[in-house]
Amino acid sequence: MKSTLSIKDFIKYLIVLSLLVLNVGCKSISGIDYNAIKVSDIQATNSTKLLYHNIQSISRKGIAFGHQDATAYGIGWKHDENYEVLKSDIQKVVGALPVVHGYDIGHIELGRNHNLDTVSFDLMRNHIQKLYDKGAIITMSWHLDNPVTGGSSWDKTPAVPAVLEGGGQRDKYVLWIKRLAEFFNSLKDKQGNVIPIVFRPFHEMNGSWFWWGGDNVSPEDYKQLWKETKQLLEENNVHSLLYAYSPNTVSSEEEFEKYYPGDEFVDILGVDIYNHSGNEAFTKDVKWNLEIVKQKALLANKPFALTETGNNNFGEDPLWWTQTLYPGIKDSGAAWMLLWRNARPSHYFATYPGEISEENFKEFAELEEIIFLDEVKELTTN
Ligand code: BMA
Repeated sequence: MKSTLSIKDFIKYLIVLSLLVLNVGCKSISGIDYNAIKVSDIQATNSTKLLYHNIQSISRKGIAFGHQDATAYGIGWKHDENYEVLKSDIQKVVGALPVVHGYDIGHIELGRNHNLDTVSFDLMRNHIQKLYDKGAIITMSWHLDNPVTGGSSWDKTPAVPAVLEGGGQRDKYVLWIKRLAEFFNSLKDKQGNVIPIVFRPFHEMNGSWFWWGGDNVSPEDYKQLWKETKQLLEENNVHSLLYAYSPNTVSSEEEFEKYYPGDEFVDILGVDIYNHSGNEAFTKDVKWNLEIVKQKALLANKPFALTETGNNNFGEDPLWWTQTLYPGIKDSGAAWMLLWRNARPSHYFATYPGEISEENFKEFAELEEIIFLDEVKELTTN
């Protein structure tokens, strides 16, 4: 038996040694120093911190294109039981998938199999795994029911005090969060690690159309709801979330701040803007709302995004993408824009084959600044 090291063993030894040195320096093989990445959940997983890092990298290079329910359905089609193929209206038009995929988990709290828009949670889980593997960013909103009345998110009966600690519906809310947590923790990548998600709960709180917003809640109760929700999720072992705060179009910095729970409870800043008041006002709003968000994001060293948008005047304006949306987002520094869902011909927000702005969308997609999924792996750390 020889006692000296073979060349092969020596090389192995060198590799192990260099990996150890990298670890001692707290850096991963990819060179990321996870300890230096601070997110609002101090127990956040490394995948979550990597997502945060990648979002920041993307925002330095361009604006990622996002679409709600992109692979679940589109105009004239709905995903069936065969989960294997990823289709999307956007892919049909430009040949590439969006980078950011939005899903709504409304009704997960009720233990249902489908969300409020009939998307099955199994399909969601399956597609999220496939998309994440390709480098996609997953974001989730939550149109949860009114816990007091059992009505929808749009049931304005005040309900926030009832779910806060000590409130009459607290037990129900604790159960709802448990179900939400089970869903988040069931989203696993190929290696079995939990997939990180940008969670955007209680959005558009400055408007009065949801039970958690505007006239239906006090800013103090809203902030408390945010903090207690985050704490309950963490108590349920959810450490895969980046928390995104996104009011609807604001008319001042103060309005943006009004419900803000605090830098230590938020990771990503955002705003939702539609063209309800016409295209000219929209471009202006997008521009200066993103400027407001950017100033706050810069101070807090956080990324920001146009968390919801779309052309609300369905079927009008063939040049909407390059003439209305792009002048608003251009050079903004936003990490992404998320177009709302393509539900039906009278309720869609991105283009689709045969739609009036299809050709213009292709032009928009060609712009250097606009990023699709086939480009994202070059811009991020895997
Ligand atoms: C709204 C509309 C609704 C939908 C909800 C949640 O803005 O699109 O039809 O149920 O979002 O996705």
